[in-house]
Amino acid sequence: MFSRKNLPHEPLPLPDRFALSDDEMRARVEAFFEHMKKRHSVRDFSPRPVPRAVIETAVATAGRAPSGANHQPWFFAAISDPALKARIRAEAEEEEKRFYDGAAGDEWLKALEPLGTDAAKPHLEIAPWLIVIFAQRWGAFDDGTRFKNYYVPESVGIATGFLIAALHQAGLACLTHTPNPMRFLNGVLGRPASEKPVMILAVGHPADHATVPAVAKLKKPLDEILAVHEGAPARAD
Ligand code: IYR
Repeated sequence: MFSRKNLPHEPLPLPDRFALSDDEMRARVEAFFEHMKKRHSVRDFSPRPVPRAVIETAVATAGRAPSGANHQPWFFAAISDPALKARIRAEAEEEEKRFYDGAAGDEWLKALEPLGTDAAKPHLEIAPWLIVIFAQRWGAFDDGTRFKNYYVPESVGIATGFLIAALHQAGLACLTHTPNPMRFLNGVLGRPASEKPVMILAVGHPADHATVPAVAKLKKPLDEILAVHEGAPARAD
């Protein structure tokens, strides 16, 4: 998509502008907060299929995230093929066994105890979709030469947030999964070595028997995550 020829800076009038009254702003941000409060990471999925178009639009939403120099240093592999999901589960469980058998270290394993996670990852096969998120350290011009990407972890993190919010908007649940190391995903999915697998998102409808760990309901109150340094409001005129 990118070509080596210089792109001049060309300011366009802001498209898609919409201005809300203060009351409308408050109502909409509160409604969005109420909606996002209903998002929970889920470990038990229903095998109910999810249409490919839903996944495609959610990934297109992720692709609208801001990124360093607008290089969009991400790639998503969406997998519903049962054979591929089984391979990913088998390889991920191998890594997880090492992790839970001690590679993680005592402190990390203690921190995970309240979540009730272990090395068994059946959801990697049961969830109808896995989305593997890759971070691209370099991009390529259309002539094949490489360019450096900037703020890659930040950009990919923001895009992943958009993706999770879009899936939640569609009524779907997901679980972030990060087997360590994850290099096997490049081989399984045929991605180049310049791409670093960042996480696997298992996506689907929650199973009827799905639970969340009680500790996941503990969210820091606003006064622990926000400091406001308020000044006199600027005059509009
Ligand atoms: N990757 C492991 C361990 C794990 C790590 C963290 I940090 C979590 O919040 C949850 C799990 C796993 O997926 O089980």
